[in-house]
Amino acid sequence: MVFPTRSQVGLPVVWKRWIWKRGIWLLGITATGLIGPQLPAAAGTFVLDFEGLLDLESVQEFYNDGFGSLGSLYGQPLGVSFSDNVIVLKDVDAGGVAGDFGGEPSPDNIIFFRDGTEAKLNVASGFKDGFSLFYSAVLPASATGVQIRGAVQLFDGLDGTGNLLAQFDLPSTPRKGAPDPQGEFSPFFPLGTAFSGIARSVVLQGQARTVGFDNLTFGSATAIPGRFVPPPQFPDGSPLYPQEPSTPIPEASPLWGLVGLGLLAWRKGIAR
Ligand SMILES: [Ca+2]
Ligand SMILES: [Ca+2]
Ligand SMILES: [Ca+2]
Repeated sequence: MVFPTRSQVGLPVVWKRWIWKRGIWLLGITATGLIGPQLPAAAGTFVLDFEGLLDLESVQEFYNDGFGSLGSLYGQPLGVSFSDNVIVLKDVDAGGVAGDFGGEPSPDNIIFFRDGTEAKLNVASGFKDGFSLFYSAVLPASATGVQIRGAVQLFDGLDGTGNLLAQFDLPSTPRKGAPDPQGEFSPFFPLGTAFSGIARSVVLQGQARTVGFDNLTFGSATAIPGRFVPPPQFPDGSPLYPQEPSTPIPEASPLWGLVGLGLLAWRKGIAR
């Protein structure tokens, strides 16, 4: 297109020319604002597997573009922050100092809460559809039957405020099951719930040091095992991301079973 000169057409056409040139540019900005990339109100399904944190490290802002208490960095802003009492345990089979568990869905780290009767997770950008996890909650050796050892609650406000969207109990689980060589809290079992609306916090309830958790799964009522590989960019609502296959764990040997029975008498908590 050839624009007429000012001398040819006078001032009004010059203004039309200015509007034509700049108008296209302004229109571009407006269109980008209307149909360009939008931050998702709720992320797609993702899993926190707690690998990459150090033994006994508090998770804190590790999954919120920040650091764990010992300086570990994840580097992906999944937007989940943890109350300070949520601590990582590394399996003693993998060199941990106190991780008395086995059969975790993503070796070798899990979490528990160190003190108090609940732990809180905030997801400021929200998540939807479902929440699930793997857990282990064994009873003291002298106990029989099944008891409720904790609960999981989902709220639409931060820090366990607002409306309760869904909840489920955590029944006690069998102890010392395959496949790890050793571990009182073994194996781990999946539980979860679907819900409507946008959740912004999760409250894990129970007595401190009595329940272990792993593979917290946001966006799905079915917990996903294995290592979570974060997408190159933060999710825009896509339903699921690829999972690495779980590393096979050797079967427990009879010798380790005898050693485990000997330890049974004096182990009382998931962290010795
Ligand atoms: Ca293990
Ligand atoms: Ca173990
Ligand atoms: Ca794990």
